[in-house]
Amino acid sequence: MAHFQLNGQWQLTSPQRPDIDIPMILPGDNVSALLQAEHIPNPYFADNESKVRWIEECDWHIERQFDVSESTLSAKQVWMTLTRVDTLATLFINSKQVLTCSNMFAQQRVDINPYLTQGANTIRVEFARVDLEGQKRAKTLPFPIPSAMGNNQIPHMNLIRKTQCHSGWDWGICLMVSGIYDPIKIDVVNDLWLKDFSTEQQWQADGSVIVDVLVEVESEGQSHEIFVELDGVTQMIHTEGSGHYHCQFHIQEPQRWWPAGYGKAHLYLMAVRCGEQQLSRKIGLRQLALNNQVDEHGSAMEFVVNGTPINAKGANWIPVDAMPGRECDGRYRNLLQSAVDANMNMIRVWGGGQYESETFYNLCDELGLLVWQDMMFACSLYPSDDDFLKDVERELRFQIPRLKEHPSIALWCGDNEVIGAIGWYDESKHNKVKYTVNYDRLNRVIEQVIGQQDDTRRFWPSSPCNGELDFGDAWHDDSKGDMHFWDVWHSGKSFSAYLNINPRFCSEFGFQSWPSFAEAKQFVPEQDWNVTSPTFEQHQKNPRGNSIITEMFTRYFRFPSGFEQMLYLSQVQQAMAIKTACDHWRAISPVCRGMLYWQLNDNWPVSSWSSLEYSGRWKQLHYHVKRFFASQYLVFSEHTGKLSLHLLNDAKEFVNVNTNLKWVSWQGEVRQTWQLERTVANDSNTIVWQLDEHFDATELKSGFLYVEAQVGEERITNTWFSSNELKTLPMEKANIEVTIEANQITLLADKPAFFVHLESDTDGRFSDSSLTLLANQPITVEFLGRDLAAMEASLRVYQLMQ
Ligand code: BMA
Repeated sequence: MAHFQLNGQWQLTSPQRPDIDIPMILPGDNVSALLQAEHIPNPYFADNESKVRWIEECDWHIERQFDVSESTLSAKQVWMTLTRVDTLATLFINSKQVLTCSNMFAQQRVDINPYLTQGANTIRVEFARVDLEGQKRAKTLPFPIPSAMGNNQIPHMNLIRKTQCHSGWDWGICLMVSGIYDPIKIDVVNDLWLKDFSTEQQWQADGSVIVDVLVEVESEGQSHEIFVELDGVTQMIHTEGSGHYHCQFHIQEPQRWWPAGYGKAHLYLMAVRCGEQQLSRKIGLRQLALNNQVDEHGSAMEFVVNGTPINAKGANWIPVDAMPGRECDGRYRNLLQSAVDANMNMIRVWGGGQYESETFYNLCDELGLLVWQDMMFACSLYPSDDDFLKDVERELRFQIPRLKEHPSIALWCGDNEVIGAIGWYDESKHNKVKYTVNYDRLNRVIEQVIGQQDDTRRFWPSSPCNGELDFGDAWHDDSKGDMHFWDVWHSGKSFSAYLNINPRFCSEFGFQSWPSFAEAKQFVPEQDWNVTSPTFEQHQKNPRGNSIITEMFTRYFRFPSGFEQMLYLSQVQQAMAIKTACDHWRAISPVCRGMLYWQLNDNWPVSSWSSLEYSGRWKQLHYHVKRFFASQYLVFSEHTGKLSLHLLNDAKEFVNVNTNLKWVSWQGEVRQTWQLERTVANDSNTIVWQLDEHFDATELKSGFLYVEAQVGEERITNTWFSSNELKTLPMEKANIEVTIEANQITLLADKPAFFVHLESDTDGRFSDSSLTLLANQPITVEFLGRDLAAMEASLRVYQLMQ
């Protein structure tokens, strides 16, 4: 049995563009190839997006040669496996049609032996125009199925099983890429083919676990011996022909897999061997449940892992890059490492993107990031005719078995915002019953197909959703289910609106910022360094986005003086918005058991809700996230009616926290200090301090509160202002002395300084930033990057007061 792959260099041509005949690397996409060959300008730079839109109006063909040996040709079968073929593709070998693909999320497997000849062979894939196919399908629909035209720049993409944000989103460039984004695998089968294996866990009352293994083989009758290995124990299976073979391991004292912050994400290596064939995978042993019990607030939305309720903290994930050829292990690792470094334990794979690559889920397993997995439907309505349902079923019969092996996957969710979308479009708004039934037909098939393949995880119909068969307003009902709370951004309410809701689980809420100056310099030519320049506006996809950012400035801040200051302040503002929400929702813990803000990453350089820029650079928000998502956290809250300091401990263990709380004047004088020492229980929320009755509220305004504590290696800090209208507070501009020694940067201010932020033009973040400096109290932060000289040469230190 031999394997090979058909990756590497192919040749890209287009019937509409005879001048193009260029190399294209697979896995990869056509736009990356055109850029590489200098046929197009960089679509991410300036306003070049509009200059590359002709690409979507062409068909694209790719071709390469490969050699076939005599032994391959004489093999019984030569299986070709294709995944992530984007999208309307017809594949030929030696000019004979082998297969057609029309669903980017499904798998294709075909025996190509009949098409091969000894020696040189030609493989060719023809990608057809997706926009035309969308129009064609729309005409054959029994009734109109509206698509998300506020986001998409091309209609009817909801009728095609392709990453929905390829045609643009309210943070996304419209690049109608095509290509193949996974390796093309060839298995030459003679005797036995080890196809796949799956596992199931049966937990016993004594805490031990039985791991059931099912191995799938294809072979012609002869008997074979297969060896399955787990945790130093090997089992042997005898096979007689094709089928599924079973064996079992009993692990007496399993080392459990835990989400980050709750324990180690322990993984066991499992290997299945037969002759020289081997399949292996890391598995995690854990129990997981979703608790939706009715309680005094409504009903819970609480993930329970290994019997421990989890405070889910994280963000929403979109595809790494609008040019999928640029996805690589290093970028996945960098983004997901940044998520755990900011104390996240859950990521939501959002339904407008893609079922992610194995690299993504392997990293989530390794890093202890739970995954809320949407199915790939978002913001549009979708058909429910037989052909569409069959296509979706095919995709799920590939995706669910693949994904269910990952301990990180916590939940199967039917879609993103499709229940809500019934109320957005004219056709459906006025015919709700019909479109709700249409919705439910698809949603029911999704639920059934998932249930047949994995009964160990819960199916959640949609995000947001109030619960099964509940088509209520999950944008505003905070008593049950998961919530998308957009009143602050999309409806223009003030940040204090976050304080008026007590969600059980908020799976989306967000506030935009502009990119940092360092990031902007990468894609904005200097003459366009202005927030209303054509470049800047091209890189803002939410029509009211720049107005919302600017208008919000006027509510909270003194107006910034120039481009650079505007960019900086937009990131302060974003951090303040999301911190307001998360601080409140942590202070009401355990009522709220989850907060996933919109959104973690960007797929091109753009103004957006992300906390990580396209380059991976941390925005100010991400530094705040690290603080407000920490397992132990001190938060000021007035929800009990009295200004209180809450000590949160999400960990499984008791902790002892020694806290120093100060009331400090704007000039830096410490007016009062409280020393608070407490030991608090696991999973607890304890009020450790309350403001004295006799404290004069106006007097309090002559300064701010600052709290700090050390828990093990981690320093917890928080700053409280008497008003979030920071423009009204008599802050003063501080002189900040900056000393750099190797990678250590020491900041020393003569007065309190707020949102003190370090930025450099080079790669690498800082150990802390966007922080409060007290007067004459130096803080040393570390530069976590490689190029010290470049950092030093470009380091800028911002503070709120200009
Ligand atoms: C949410 C998401 C996305 C969108 C974001 C910002 O509803 O599901 O569709 O990008 O809002 O508008």
